[in-house]
Amino acid sequence: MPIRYNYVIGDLQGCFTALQTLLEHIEFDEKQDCLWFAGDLVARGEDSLATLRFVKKLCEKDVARTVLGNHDLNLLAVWRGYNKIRKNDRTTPILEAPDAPVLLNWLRKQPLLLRPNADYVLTHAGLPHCWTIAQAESLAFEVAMTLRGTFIELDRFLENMYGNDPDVWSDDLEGSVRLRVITNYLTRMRLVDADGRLEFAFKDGLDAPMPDGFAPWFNWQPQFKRIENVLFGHWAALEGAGQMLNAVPLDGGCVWGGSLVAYRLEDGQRFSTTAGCGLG
Ligand SMILES: [Mn+2]
Repeated sequence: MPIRYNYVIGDLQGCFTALQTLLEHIEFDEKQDCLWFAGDLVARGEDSLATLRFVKKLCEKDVARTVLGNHDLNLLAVWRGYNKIRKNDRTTPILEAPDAPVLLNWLRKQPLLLRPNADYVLTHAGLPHCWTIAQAESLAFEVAMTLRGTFIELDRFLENMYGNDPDVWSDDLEGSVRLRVITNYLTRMRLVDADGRLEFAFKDGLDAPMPDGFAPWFNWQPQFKRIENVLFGHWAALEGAGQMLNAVPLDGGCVWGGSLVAYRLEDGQRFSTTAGCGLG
């Protein structure tokens, strides 16, 4: 049967009930529709374990795909012993589940960038203006190949993943540092400067004062012409809404009491739950 609709869904953060509500609302039919998730499948919501199992099952049926977000990578780091669970994260049930190795080995095989169709690119945080789409695909693939490699490769990556330095892209970067910078752009970025330098502290909305020289990544004119729209989550303060040139925000801040958002690629229609879970 041909595909009816493609829906791109914002950060789940373990909000399992909101996801079920949203899927009912859009009348999701796995025989006809495809789902694309913007990452951060797990963290603070009421049931990260059920969410992860559910998304994995849909992906294995080939009716959904997901990119990785910073919270997903954080969970992998906790699993492998390179971080502690954050105070408000509810991911312990995943780590203690009998199927934990299956779930986490599946999670580490997910990409950091997807192309739902010729007009769209999906990553968790967005794409900096200093990269071409082809370059972003190639760099995202470098990280993904490391994540899905041997445990030695995975552990070396996770051990070096955290940190804000260096804060700007350079083609000369190598090894673990290169992978860290790529990961920071694809999973943590909000503000950058004209050179693409990352700023990590700002998490507010677009009305808030921003540090001098910095602006939201999607406000800078791409250095190489792009025809694609970038679908992204991560930035809850944007509330999964707003008109921006060639960028589509999807994180409605469900876990913070906002809403879970789905964006239909065929006609640009937005759907959302009326109330978030407000657990954050
Ligand atoms: Mn995030």
